[in-house]
Amino acid sequence: MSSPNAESTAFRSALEVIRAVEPRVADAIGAELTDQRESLKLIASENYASPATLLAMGNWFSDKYAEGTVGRRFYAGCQNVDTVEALAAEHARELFGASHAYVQPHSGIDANLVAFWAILADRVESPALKRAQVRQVNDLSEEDWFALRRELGDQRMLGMSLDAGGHLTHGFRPNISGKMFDQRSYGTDPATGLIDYDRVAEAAREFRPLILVAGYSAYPRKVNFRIMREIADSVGATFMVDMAHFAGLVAGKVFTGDFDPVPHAHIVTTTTHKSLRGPRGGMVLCGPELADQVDRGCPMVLGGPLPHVMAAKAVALAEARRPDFADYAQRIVDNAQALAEGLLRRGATLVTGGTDNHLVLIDVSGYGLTGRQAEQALLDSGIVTNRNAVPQDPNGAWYTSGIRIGTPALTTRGLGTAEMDATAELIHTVLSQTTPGSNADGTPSKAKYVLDPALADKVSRQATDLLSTHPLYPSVTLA
Ligand code: DSN
Repeated sequence: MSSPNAESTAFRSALEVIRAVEPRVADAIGAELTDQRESLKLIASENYASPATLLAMGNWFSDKYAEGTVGRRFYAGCQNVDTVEALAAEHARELFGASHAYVQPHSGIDANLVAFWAILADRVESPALKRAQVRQVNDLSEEDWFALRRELGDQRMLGMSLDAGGHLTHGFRPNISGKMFDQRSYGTDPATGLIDYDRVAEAAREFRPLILVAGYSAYPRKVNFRIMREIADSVGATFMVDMAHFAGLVAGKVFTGDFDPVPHAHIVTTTTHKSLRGPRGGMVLCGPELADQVDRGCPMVLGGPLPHVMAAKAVALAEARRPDFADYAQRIVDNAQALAEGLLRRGATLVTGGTDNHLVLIDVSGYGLTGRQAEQALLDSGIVTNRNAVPQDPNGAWYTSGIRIGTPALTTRGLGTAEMDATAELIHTVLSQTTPGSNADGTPSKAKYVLDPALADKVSRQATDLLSTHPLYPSVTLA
């Protein structure tokens, strides 16, 4: 462990150097720390990376191009990049028990694109695609490009529907995956809110997808990956899991056996900054059959790798291999369950009635609100969440009927189950005291709301008090 003094000195010095060039950037960085310190951050996909992880990103690696892979680069002078990329991949393999790890993706979307192209290249007999493997896509002749699109155009993907908690990158239209694949989705049982594996199997039998995708960004339960793999095998599909949200729970061995995707999936993608608590970025894990195609991610679908971020991934993955990370991962789930119980006790409606991961999905129609109204009212009260669709949401993806909350960030700060109950009280107070507003012409609005500003201020102060006993980055003082 470095000394708290060293961490403070490092960040202070960095800001001093930045301030000498553009003081407004230094001020904004300092203000961001203040805002993060003062808000009750319940965004399920956010966290607080360690000082070591943050500092690993601000250095000379940022200046280096390194297209290609370890030991096989399109640029000279990549020996130090090789060192950090190999270290990050080794930590990832050891942490997750995977035979291959590719740590270059810049985000979860990028990781999924790498996986999709690897599967297509492995599974689809496409002369044009084979040619694309050995050249830059930009170099494809127009004829090859049209051939490629024809040959790939009718490939099928089966993933979880958006309103059941699936992700845009699993074949939905606003993302390129929805244009690359003919997509169908599986939902959840309307009575329980849970995945009905028999229905997934039925959909797979009817649709015969090339890829079966599991993984979610707003499903508050475990997924049985052994059963999903059996379904994929029964129709000859490649089984892909996007574990972006729950990678920290896999790393911390909270999700094991049937609930650990790595032994069951052909290919696993993730982000590194959510429950895994690393830098912003993505990663792909796979077996030897797909490793070669995955390693072609850059330049096939990725821009040049970010060596400074790979260095930070290596640091964060090393942290996740320490025994205390397992304790952290278990506390994330304990806290989410305490939050869910606190909300249920106060009368909230939760999708699936609770949680067994890091997130809780409140159906705020029980409070007579849309997700948009609830999100803003909570924000006015110092509580940062995000609105999210619930299954069969009558308000669609923009206004929604849900609020998604997650515990990875507050757990990093050290808040425990008692504070989660206090947090449930604050959320319930705001939501039960907020009423829907009207448009200028008197019609009901899905965005406007009425909340007494005095109550919002009071809750905001209570949220600050709750956080004051668990300071964020206590070792870092900037003044
Ligand atoms: N934006 C991430 C989330 O909030 O879940 C996923 O893309």
